[in-house]
Amino acid sequence: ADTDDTAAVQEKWQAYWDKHDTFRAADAGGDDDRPRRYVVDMFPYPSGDLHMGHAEAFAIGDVIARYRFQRGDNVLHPIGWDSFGLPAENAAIKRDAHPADWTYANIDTQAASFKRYGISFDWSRRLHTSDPDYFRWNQWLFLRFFERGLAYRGGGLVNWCPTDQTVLANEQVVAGRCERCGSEVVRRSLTQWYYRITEYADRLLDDMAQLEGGWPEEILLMQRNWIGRSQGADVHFAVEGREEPVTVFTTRPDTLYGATFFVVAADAPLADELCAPECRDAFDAYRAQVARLSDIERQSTEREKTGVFLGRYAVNPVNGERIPVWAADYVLADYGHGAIMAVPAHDQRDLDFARTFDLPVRVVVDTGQPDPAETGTATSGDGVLVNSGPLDGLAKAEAIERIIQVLAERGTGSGAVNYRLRDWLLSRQRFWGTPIPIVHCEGCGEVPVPDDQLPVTLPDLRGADLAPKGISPLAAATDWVNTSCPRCGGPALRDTDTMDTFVDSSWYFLRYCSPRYDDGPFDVEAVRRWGPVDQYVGGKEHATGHLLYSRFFTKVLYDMGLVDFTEPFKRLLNQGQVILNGSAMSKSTGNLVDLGAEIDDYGVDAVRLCMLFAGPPEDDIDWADVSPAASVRFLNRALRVMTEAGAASAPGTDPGTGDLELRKVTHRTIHQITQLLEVNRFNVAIARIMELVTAARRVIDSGPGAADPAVREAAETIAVTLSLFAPYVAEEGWERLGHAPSVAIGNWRAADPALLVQETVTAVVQVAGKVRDRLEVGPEISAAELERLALASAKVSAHLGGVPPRKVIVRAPKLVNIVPG
Ligand code: ANZ
Ligand code: ZN
Repeated sequence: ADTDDTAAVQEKWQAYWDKHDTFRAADAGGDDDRPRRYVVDMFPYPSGDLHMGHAEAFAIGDVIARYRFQRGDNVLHPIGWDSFGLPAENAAIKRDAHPADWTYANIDTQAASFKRYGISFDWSRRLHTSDPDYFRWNQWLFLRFFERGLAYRGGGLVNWCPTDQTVLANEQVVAGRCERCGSEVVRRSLTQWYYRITEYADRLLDDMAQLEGGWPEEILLMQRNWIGRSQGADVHFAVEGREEPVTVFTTRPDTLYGATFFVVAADAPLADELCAPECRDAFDAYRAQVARLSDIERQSTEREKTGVFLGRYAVNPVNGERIPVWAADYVLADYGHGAIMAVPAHDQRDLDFARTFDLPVRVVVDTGQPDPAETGTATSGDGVLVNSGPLDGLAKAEAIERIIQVLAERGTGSGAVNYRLRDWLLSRQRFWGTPIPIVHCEGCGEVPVPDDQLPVTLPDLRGADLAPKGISPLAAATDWVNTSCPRCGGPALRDTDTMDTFVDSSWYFLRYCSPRYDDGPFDVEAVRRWGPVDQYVGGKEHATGHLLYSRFFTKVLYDMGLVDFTEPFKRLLNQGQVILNGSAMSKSTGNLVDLGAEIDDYGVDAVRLCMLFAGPPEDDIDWADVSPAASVRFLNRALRVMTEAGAASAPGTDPGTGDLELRKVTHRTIHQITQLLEVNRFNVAIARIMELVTAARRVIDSGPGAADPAVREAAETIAVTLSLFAPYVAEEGWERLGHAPSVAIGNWRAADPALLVQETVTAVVQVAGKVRDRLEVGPEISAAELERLALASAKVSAHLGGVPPRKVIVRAPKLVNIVPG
């Protein structure tokens, strides 16, 4: 590759796009009736320069945006930085720098890299979530949530990262470990701020119907499981010696007659309360042992079940049977009611426990399976109720309905729904985030900071020790902490926690619509015009975090009347990862490709082309398997075709007299690429451009030569289609073709139907072995469609005599063999 030339071409067009604001969205309605398209890439963390993963994700988003620009749509394709948060803070501590200095320096580096990478951003809308004029609105939204009872401070067991010295939301704990640093997460009892996302659990589930088809099924399934809606019943068990009954949640109330013991989570206060004096020592020892275990260990099905008897009995509300109450760690304190009725015959965990402690097993649903007490395998399938009094003889579903009725009549239970989803823990004991706009006053309690005093900015703390200590570093800034109560004027303290950065990213796509607006988080009218996002692009690691939080925020904003849609992202594309030699890239193992170096060696266009040509955008790309050098050769071939066509003919040449075969290839290419782009098959689209380049080269090198008008038509089509994938070469080629820049906007062409050669195949239709008809069909026709066409043929029905055929054998696309009835 001629790298000097490549670099010069890049700089030339970068400067051109900058100077002309080529990709700026046109705002304000007026008489602009072009379709609006809103394309968003998940914004980056500024932790260093852009890497190969960014290069892929943003190349994908850019194809989608550039395609819409080419179609003449009014496109909004913004960029910003998710610039608060732990990665920046940890890196700053390690380098002894202030998070702000480090963060903004990285943002500048990344911005320069994005420009070099040629992404079609509207730079005028750039935002940084760590800017006070952004996070001010995090605070404003927090206060609106607070007023609606959707933000609250509450106590309870929380996830605590001992390394980062901060709490974590459930969504940030992956397989029992801190998502950021990998440390094993422990549980602590703390008072923290929460967003009440559980109140929206049903809507988060139900509204997924709007996303079917637009979002990957995998993500919808992950969210469904994360929300984890279970339908069942609450059953109240009296416990001897306790006034109030203890409620359990069960998905199988039909098995109530099979409950042979009762289990309370060992770490729940209830276990402590129920423990009889003679069991105290054993229980305390057990509880201490449980506290040392991680959640992963507790829930492992391999582990031998452990527990202690609490010396008490619960009473089964339907048959008055006394069953022993145990404490065990396989029951979780924060799911359901933290207590269960154990039905060992039909629940494997209960059966394992019963076999360890020699507790009775009673079958109450006859599934035809062998006795669980003997096999050690619980039976959970459908069957007929037995040993269950009035339920005997009923099927599972009927029994569930019947028993819920009985419980309700007696006031000992009711139908119930339970969710796995927990409220979103949003406070963090760290510095680099949005301060929580609450003041604590001894007299007035939690007092919101008035709107006109927002933003509550961060104290400078330059030179202060920001290392995590378990309480927020803000607590050390006494001048900042000590304030007066907005309500009574007395002395008060600021809340010293900051918000989870996932708050920032839950609504940034709305802020882009009016990024400098300062009468609210966004201009409602601007969001009405642009929203919701037509296409969102980003990684699937955000499935149950950011993508769920954003949906929650949107619904709350809808309820506040600030947006007129209930789902933020109509379509979602999850790009694959860029890996190397079969495994994830990693700095620590040296398995790494440096984006900047690749661009230096091969140029931006070749790197982008490799990203997009390697496979469908959802698949991983192994950088060891792609060839940027081959991309360079192809781009040079394409540029030569455009250069030679440009030298041989002028823009506006009528292609009508040109080489017919080449014209057909050109128009088929336009037609197919248009279809391929609608379904994000970028790799196949690139293959079609490559074929077009080869076809044009053939005509240049044979008789008609470069002056053939069909060559110009092909070369212009190459420039326009290539502009989505390799924007620099495309601009350069377009200019050499004699056109005024830029190629990027509104140059998409429609294929001429007359030139779309209808490729067809002749299908032979036989009735009783004799050919009765011939049908011209597309080569990709399905067997079902071909059968339908054959049976609809008048010539065929004439030989069937109104009797349905006995058999139809279809070999698509060529043969249908009908055996008459
Ligand atoms: C009796 C029973 C019989 C159950 C049976 C299952 C099968 P999902 O689907 O996940 O919601 N359970 C309830 N609370 C629990 C807790 N805090 N910790 C551990 N397990 C708990 O599961 C609901 C079932 O999980 C409930 O239904 C309960 O066991 C158990 F043949 O009740 B079942
Ligand atoms: Zn007060």
